Amino acid sequence: MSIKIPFLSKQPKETDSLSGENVPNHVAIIMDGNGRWAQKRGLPRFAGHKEGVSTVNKIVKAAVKSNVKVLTLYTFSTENWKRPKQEVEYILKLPKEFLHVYLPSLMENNVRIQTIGDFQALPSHTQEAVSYAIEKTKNNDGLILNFAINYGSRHEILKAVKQIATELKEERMDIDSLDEEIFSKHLYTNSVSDPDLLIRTGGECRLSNFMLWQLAYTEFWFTEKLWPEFTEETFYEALLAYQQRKRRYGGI
Ligand code: 6TC
Repeated sequence: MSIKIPFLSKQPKETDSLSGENVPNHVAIIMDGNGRWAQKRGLPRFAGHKEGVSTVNKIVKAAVKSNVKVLTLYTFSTENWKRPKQEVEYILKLPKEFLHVYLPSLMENNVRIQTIGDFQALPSHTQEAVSYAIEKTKNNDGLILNFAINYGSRHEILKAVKQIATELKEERMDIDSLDEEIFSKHLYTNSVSDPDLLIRTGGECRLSNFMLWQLAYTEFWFTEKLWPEFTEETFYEALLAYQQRKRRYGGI
């Protein structure tokens, strides 16, 4: 099976076609550039976040269509809290609005919502909306839509180390049995496989404390496009780039 992408310039070269095979199982995206997108247009920053949320919906649909199994979405959290109070308050109203508008279509598309990170840090009205969506979609067995909420990778690793140290001290674990697989089970991501493809928008080429353990063998794809400029087409472009790479998982 081969999906033609009509928007790629040099068609119909066979290598410009997205294959139905070798689609990345798990795609993770660092969504960056809402603020700059708004500034460029002389709009207030909140307009960028609003546009960013509508882009999330488009990309979720594209992920469903292309048969991706897990989509993890990340925007760095610590930064958010250093923003003007008004902007933070606006951002924290968006999840509820997003779910109100899009939960019916997420249900129709058999999408299951999950989170990684510490969503207890959110105000209770946001927490409730998130918990409701997780509960409502828990029996869907299509795309897993995994939101990183107040997530930091070093914190996640430290938390795992502390849990393991406690299990050792209480003799619930034997130190010789501790391996990569058991360590992974103590991370937030314990129910999903490691990402196959990481996309970052907005032109920066760094991880910003995202999934340091899980990205060990992941393919990276960076774009200058700001998140609100990221389209279904850009998403397929990244999938195609992934399909043209040869993965070695640390081997030769
Ligand atoms: C793209 C779009 C990038 C706000 C919008 C940034 C809380 C996210 C509960 C989801 C609303 C994505 C992202 C920071 C879909 C998204 C943000 C954050 C932005 C959050 C969620 C939505 C967002 C953010 C943290 C189940 C809907 C604007 C908020 C909190 C996490 C799901 N900026 N923007 N600081 N959030 O990351 O980590 O629940 S809706």
